[in-house]
Amino acid sequence: MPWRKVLLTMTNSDRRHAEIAGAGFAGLTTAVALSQRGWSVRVHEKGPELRAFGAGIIMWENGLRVLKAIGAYDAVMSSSFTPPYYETRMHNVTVTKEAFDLPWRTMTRQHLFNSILEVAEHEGVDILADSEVVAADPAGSITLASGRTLSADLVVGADGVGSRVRDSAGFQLERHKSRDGITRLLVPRLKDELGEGEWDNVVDYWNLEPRVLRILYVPCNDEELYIAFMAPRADDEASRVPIDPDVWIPVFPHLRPVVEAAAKIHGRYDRYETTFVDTWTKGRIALVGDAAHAMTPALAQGAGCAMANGFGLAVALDDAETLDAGLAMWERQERPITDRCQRMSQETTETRKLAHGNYTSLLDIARHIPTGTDAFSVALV
Ligand code: FAD
Ligand code: 5PR
Repeated sequence: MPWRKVLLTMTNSDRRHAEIAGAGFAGLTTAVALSQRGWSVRVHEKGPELRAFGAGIIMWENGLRVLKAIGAYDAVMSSSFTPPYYETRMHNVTVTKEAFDLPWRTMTRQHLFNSILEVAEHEGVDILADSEVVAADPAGSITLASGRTLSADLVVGADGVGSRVRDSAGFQLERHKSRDGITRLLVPRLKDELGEGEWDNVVDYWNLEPRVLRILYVPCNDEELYIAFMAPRADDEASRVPIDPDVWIPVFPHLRPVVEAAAKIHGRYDRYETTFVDTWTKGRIALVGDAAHAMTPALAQGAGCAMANGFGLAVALDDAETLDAGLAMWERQERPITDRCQRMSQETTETRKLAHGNYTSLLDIARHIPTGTDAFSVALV
C-alpha cells in the first residue's frame, strides 16, 4: 500500500516513532524520508538555532536525486549554480578544464540546509533547537542534557563526526587525520574587481613547489563565492586563521580581491579526517552521515553520501518486515559504496591527486543511483 494511504488508516499510536540526534544534512534528510513514510519524527539539535555550518558545497547527481525524491530539488535549484567548467591549475597553468556529462550543482551550505528544512517543516517533523542528546541506549531511547529520557522505535545518531549517540552506545571507532587541512569561507563574488578571466568556473589552484598552498575557487550563485585555503597542518603560518594575505597573495596575485575579502573573516582551519565504525547499527540505533562515516572532501561526497544513506534507511525500513531486518538490509545495501567512497576520498587526499586534474575519472560515486531514487532522475543543466 502506498504510504499516504497507510497514513490515512493509522491512528497516532500506530505510527512508528523515531528520535533523531542532529539537525544537519543527514538528520534532516532522514527525518523527512521517515516522515513521508508514515513515521512520527522528532529531531534534536544541540545548537541554539537551526542553521548550517561551513561555507559552500558541491552536489553531484546522487545527492540531487535524493533531493528530488524528498521534494527539496526545486528549492535547491532556485539559488544554486552549475559552473561551465571545472578547471585544475598547477602553478597557475591549466592542467585540465572539464565539462561534465552528469548533473552537478554548487551552492552555499545555508541554501542547501534551508531547502531541506523547509520540506521537514512542511512534513510536520518536530525539530527542537537547544536540545543536546548526551546518550543513547540500543534498547530504544535517548537521554538529553536536561536529564529527560525519550523512548523510540528507532534512534538515529546523525550528530556528526563527534557523535555522542555513537560513543555512548559502544560503537567501535577508528580515526585517521590527514597531513593537510583547509579553511573554508564565503566571500562576495567581486567579479569586476577580479578583472579579465572566466570567473564562473570552478578553479582548483594548486601549488606544490616550493610550498604546498592551494586555493579552491567555487562560485555558488551570482553573489557568493566559496573559497577554501588548503595547507599542511605542519605549516603554522598557512594554516593560521584568519588567513594571512601576505602568505596567499604573493602566490595567487590574480585572486587578490577575494583573498583580501577572505582575510577579513575569522574562519576555522579543519584537518581532513576519516572515521570508520565497526557497525552502523546496534539494537534500535542507526548511525547516519558523519557519525558513521566522516570522509575527506576530495570527492565532495560527505553531504551527498549522508543524504543518500538517510534516505536509504527510510526506504529499507519501509520495505522490511521488522526493524532488525530493515536495519540489516540497509547496512548491507549502503555500506559497500560508502566504504569505497571513503577509501577513494582518503587516497585522493593523501596523495594530493586532485592536483593532477582529470576530475572526470573520480565521478564513479557521483554516478551511483541511490537506493529508492530510480524514478527521480535529474536533468543535465
Ligand atoms: P553535520 O553536518 O556535522 O551535522 C551534525 C549536526 O548534529 C549538527 O547540526 C550538530 O550541531 C548536531 N549535533 C552534534 N552533536 C549533537 C548532540 N549531541 N545532540 C544534538 N545535536 C548534535 N563538506 C564540503 O563538501 N564542503 C564544505 O564546505 C564542508 N564544510 C564542513 C564544515 C564543517 C564545520 C563540518 C563539520 C563538515 C564540513 N563538510 C564540508 C563535510 C560535510 O559537510 C559533511 O560530510 C556533512 O555535513 C555531514 O552531515 P551530517 O548531518 O552527518 O553532520
Ligand atoms: N572539493 C570540495 C571541497 O569543498 C573541498 C575539497 C574538494 C568541493 C574542501 O572542503 O579536497 O579539500 C578538498
